[in-house]
Amino acid sequence: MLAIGAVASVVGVAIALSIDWFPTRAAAKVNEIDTLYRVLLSVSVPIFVLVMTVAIYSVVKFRARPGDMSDGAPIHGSTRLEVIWVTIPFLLVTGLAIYGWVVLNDVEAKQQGETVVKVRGQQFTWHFQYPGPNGKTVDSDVLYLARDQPYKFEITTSDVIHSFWVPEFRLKQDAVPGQTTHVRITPDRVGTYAVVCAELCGLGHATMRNTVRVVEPNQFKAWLEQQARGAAATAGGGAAPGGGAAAGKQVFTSNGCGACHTLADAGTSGTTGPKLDDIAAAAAKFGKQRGLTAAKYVKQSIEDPTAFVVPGYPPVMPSFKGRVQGAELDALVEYLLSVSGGKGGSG
Ligand SMILES: [Cu+2]
Repeated sequence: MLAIGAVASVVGVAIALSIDWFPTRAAAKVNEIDTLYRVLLSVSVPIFVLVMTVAIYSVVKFRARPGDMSDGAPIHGSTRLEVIWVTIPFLLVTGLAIYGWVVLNDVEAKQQGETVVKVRGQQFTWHFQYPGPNGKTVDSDVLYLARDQPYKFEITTSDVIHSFWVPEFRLKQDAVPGQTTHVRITPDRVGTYAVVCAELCGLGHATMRNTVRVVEPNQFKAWLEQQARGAAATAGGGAAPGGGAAAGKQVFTSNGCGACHTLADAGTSGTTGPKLDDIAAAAAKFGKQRGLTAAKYVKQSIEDPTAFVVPGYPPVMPSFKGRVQGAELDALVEYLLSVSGGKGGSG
C-alpha cells in the first residue's frame, strides 16, 4: 500500500510541476510567489495521493463480503499512531506557515522611492489617481505604470466590496467600504495587462476590467505631464459656454461610463448597458413616452437609472446622483446628446 502510494505521489508531483500554472511574469517578487505555490503543491499532492490510496485500498480490501454479518474487530485506538498523525501534520503546517509568512513579509515590504497611486473601485470600473507634476493630481481609467518603479496602491471603493487584481503581478487586495487597503507592486516587464475585479460585486462584475500599461519610465513621465496639461485645459474650459461637450467627455471618461457603454466618440466598447452612439434618438423616443425632454430623460437615466430601464438590458446601472452633479451633469448630458447627433442643452 505504501509502495503504491509512493509511486502515485511521485507521478502526481511530476504532473503538478509540469503544468504551466501561471500567466506572464510582470513584476518583481513574482518568482518568489510562484515558487511558494510550487512548494505548497509538492507537499500537498503526496498527502492527497497517500490518503486517497489508503482510503481506496481499504474500501476494496476490507469491504463486507456477501453473508458477512460480523461487526469487525473492536478497536480502542493506538496512542503511537495518534501521536504520529498529529505530529507530522503539525510540523508540516507550521513549517509551511513560517515559509509563507517570510515570503509575504518580503512581498509587502516598503520599497525605497515608491509612488503612491490611489485606486478606487466602483460598480463596474476602476479609477486611478496619480501625484502629477507641481502638486497636481492626474486621474485616469487606464493604469499606466513605469517599469521598475515601486508602487504602493492605496485601494478604496465607492460602493461595495471589490478586489484589485492583476494576474501578471500575482497580488490581489480587497477594496472594502470605509477602509483604505494597500498593496505594493514593482512592475518589471513592459506590456499590456488587465486589472480584474476578483470579488463578486454585482451583475456587471464580469465586465469590471481596466487596462494596465507598463511602459518605459520616460514614456510614463511624458504621459503624466500630458495628462496634467490636459486636465488643466479641461478644468479651465469646462465652465465656458460651448465648452460643455468637451467637459462632458471628460466627465464620461473619468466616471468610467465606458466600462458598460459603447460610445465611439469616447473610444469605449462596453456592452453591459445600451450603446450610446444613438442615445439622442433613443432619448427622444423614450423621453416622449415618459413625458420628458431628451435632456431630462438622459439626466434621469444618470441619476435614477432604475426609473426606466431600456428593454433588453439588465437593471444594473448604479445611480450617479451626488457623484456627477451640477455643471458636470449638464456637460455630460450635453456631450451625450451632441456626439450622437441630437441637440445639446435643454433639448
Ligand atoms: Cu467589482
